[in-house]
Order: sequence, then structure tokens, then C-alpha cells
Amino acid sequence: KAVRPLVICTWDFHKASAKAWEVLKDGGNALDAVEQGVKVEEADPDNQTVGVGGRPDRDGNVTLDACIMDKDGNCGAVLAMQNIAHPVSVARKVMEETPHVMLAGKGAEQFAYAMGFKKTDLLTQRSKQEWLEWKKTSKYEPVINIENHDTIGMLALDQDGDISGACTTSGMAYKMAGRVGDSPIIGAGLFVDNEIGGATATGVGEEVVRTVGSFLIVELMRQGKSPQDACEEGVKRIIAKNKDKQDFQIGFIAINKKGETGGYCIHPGFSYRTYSEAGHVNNPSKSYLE
Ligand code: SD4
Repeated sequence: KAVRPLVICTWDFHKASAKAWEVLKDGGNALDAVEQGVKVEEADPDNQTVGVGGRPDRDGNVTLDACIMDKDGNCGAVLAMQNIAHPVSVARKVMEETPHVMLAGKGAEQFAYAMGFKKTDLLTQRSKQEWLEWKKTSKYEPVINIENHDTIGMLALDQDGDISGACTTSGMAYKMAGRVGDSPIIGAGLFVDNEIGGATATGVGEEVVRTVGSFLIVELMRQGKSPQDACEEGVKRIIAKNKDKQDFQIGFIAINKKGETGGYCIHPGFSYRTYSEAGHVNNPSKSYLE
């Protein structure tokens, strides 16, 4: 018998997984669960890689990326959007209220206002101070498990056995203006196929985009791999393209229709949360390197 409902998310975001579980345990659907879950991190000013409080780009602007995907393969995304606290909810509106899948920059922001979202200053004093400090040297060197520490990708399997997912981030700190990572790209930062399962990613987005990581993992599950084996193969594909230089982090998590889960990363330090009737657990991820 399948384990459900169930939620899984990147990193130790226990408040987000608890929120999603609250929705799921009362029979709520997976789409609402992932949206409500990741919104907890978007709203948290202490999380410096998602939503309010996110680290800015090198010009001092906080630009947010997010996407969402439902059981029917519908999806929506916003890219490099400023001044809106809940990009995942705007992504859901793109999915539900427009004929499009992605809106970027100013267009996304205008659409959000039209949908009733309020203008919000996303740059906190703390993130601003750190950025001013960074500007003194302006060295762009993402630090493993630190700069990448907070993107939230979440997948849920609801009581009806349906899967949805969401992913939201402020992206790599001090990125170039206009840079977009994997997180809002369907297939890269997130993919759900309700016949099979779902996958989502955290880490250096450029590498995830190059291998269309989350889509790859779902396809590997379609071919019979467990979520764990599929995540491991996903990381190995990235390693194969980076034989000489592995000084960056990638973490993948996945779920299938049976409620089996998996996670894998390059460097130790990544973990993921699961919440089901079996409990609320922070799972240290296995890693490619020791
Ligand atoms: C990105 N994957 O924009 C994101 C970064 C990330 O925690 O995971 N940050 O490339």
C-alpha cells in the first residue's frame, strides 16, 4: 500500500513541511499543500535565499524565481520578479489565469499587481549590509552549502494519490542582473508527472539546467528506477560534465506514486524533510563525495 499523504522538501525547512502536512492530513490536495508549504519560507526574512530577505543580485536588487506544477501537467512560473513577496502564488496565477507558462521581470510584476498582490520591499537590512560588504571585493564565488542553502523545492502526494510540486528562490546571491537559474524552469528545477512521480533541485542552477535534471529524474523513475537511484543517476550526469571541478553543490529530491522518496547530492551537508504518518523527519542526504 502506498504511503500517503506525504510531503518532501529540500533542506531542513521543518516549518514549511509542517504547513504542507497540515493541508494534506485533512485531505487537502497536493497543489495547495506545496503552495502553502513553500510560502512559509518566502515570508521568512531570515531565509536569505527565498522571498523576503533574499540576497540581492550584484546591483542590490532582489529578484525572485518560482514555479509550480500540478497533477495534470499544468504549470506556471515567474522569473526575475521584483517587489512581490510570494512568487509561488504568482506562478500559480500564471498557471491558472493566463494562456502562458512563464512571465519574466516587469511583466510578471505587473501581472502580480493586477492579480491583487501588494508591492513589498524584499531587501532586508541584513541582506543589504552583507551585499555592501560583498561589494568591497565583488568576488563571485558561491560557497558550498552556504550560498545554496535555502532554495525550497517541495513535492507532495495527497490522499487521492496525486502529486504536485513547487520551487522558489532568490537565486544565487550576487548573480548578474537578469540571471535566471533552474528553480523556475519546468524540467530543470522541478518536474512532476502524475503517472510516475516528481523531482526538484537545489544548488548551482546552471548545472541543473544543463542536464534538465528534474525531468531526467522523473524519466529515470519511469524506466523503473527508485527515487533514490534516480537522484543518484541525476547527480552522476552532472558529475560527468564536470570531471575536473566539483566545487559546487547540487541536491536532488524525488518522490514516486508509491510514496517512496529519495535524495542525493554532490557534497555532504544537504538534507531533506519528509512528513507522513510515519513522522516528521530530517533526512541527511547521501552524497557523491565524502
Ligand atoms: C539557483 N538553484 O538559482 C538556485 C540556487 C539555490 O539555494 O538552490 N539556492 O541556481
